[in-house]
Amino acid sequence: MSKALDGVRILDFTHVQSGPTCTQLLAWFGADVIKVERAGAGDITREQLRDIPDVDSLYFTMLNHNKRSVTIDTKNPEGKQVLEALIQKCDVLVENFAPGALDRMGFTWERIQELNPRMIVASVKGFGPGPYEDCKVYENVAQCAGGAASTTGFDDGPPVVTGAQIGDSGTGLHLALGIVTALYQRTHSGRGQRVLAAMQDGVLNLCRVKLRDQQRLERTGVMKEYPQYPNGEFGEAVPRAGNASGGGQPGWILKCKGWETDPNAYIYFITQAPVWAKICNVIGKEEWATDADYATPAARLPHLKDIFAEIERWTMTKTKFEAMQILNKYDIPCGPILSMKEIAEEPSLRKTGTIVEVDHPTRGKYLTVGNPIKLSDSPTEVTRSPLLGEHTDEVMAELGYSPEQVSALRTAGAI
Ligand code: CAO
Repeated sequence: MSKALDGVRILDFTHVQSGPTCTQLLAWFGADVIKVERAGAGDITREQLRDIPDVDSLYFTMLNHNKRSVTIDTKNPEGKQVLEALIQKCDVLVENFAPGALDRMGFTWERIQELNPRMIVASVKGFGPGPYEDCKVYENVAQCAGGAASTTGFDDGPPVVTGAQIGDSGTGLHLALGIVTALYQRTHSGRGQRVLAAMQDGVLNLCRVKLRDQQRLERTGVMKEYPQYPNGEFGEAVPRAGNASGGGQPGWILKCKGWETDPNAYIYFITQAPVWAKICNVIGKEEWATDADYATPAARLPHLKDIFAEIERWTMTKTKFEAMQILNKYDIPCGPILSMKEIAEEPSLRKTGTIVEVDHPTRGKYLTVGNPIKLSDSPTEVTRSPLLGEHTDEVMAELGYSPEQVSALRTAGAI
């Protein structure tokens, strides 16, 4: 079966996490992704957080599936010529270097356009234009500058970063959407364009509801679904909301049977309004279904802490999976707190290709997260990440270089 992005060639000049997640997605959708790395070193993640000596780390392998790897020293004049040939052959150049690095290499937007006016140049940067535009940025910096950290955690504690890599992988997703949109526009404009996804912007986009809450707070001085209500204080800025789900359907994380020894024996419980009567029945508080202090969502808001304490008395008598089973029978929205171990072992995720086992020539078998976006006409087959420079000869031949030229370039340190 053909793939959605068959025929699209990506010059993948990305490294670390944000850029590679973007190009990995494009590869999963069928694009030919040619990753350019420095000979001898490669993407720095190849050697970071290694669990097996001298073997590409899981950090690298899990972000670079389905790609080809070529080594080019793009600061060497002959290496530059090879990169130019690639720019002429590819549709999209994706990069996430520190600000200005591509220009310093000699590949300004103007130069790239001269070489290939149809080229789309897609970049991840930490910040968009403004006071921080020249800054280098990693995941947690973006989480802090994008509003996630100030709104995550508990009111009586410091700001907290989240395990979800919303700054890196989140921005990679944003960039991928920008790229396919630019490719679509090119079908009628005939021209390439620049695509920028700033990590601060990507995180803020994912924190949209918190900017909503900032404005609600400024207007009304209170947010009744937050745990600070009714007894705590609200300041000038959106506070950390603990595990509150916000919206019209308050939720919280509750202990389940075994919580004393299992750090993940918890369930997320949502007191969804349409099933309130069922919740009351399940936990044995039938009278709350008709009691004026509890019967409506608005009446419940000042009592949320007591309500969740009562529900927790019930969840603590069940394992998280038993509670799930019972609550789902009544359509009560809830979710078990799953550990990474439980997720890795979950058969249904293996079945859908969301968790995939991949074989690697030097590492052996390992697990990875497959493509979370499923296209019915463009199924994803996850193949292993390339070894450093594994495809240099192949790609050089496609660019028209003879084996003798390739070997001369290698001797000169250009590839
Ligand atoms: N041949 C020759 N030189 C190469 C090369 C190649 N194939 N590939 C990269 N280089 C050079 C670059 O040109 C750059 O050189 P100069 O500094 O002389 O211009 C140099 O390698 C280092 O690039 P860098 O500054 O991007 O790398 P860094 O490790 O110092 O910084 C990072 C890493 C991530 C902080 C920075 O790239 C960045 O801010 N990127 C944008 C934001 C981003 O994506 N962050 C997420 C990273 S994932 O957590």
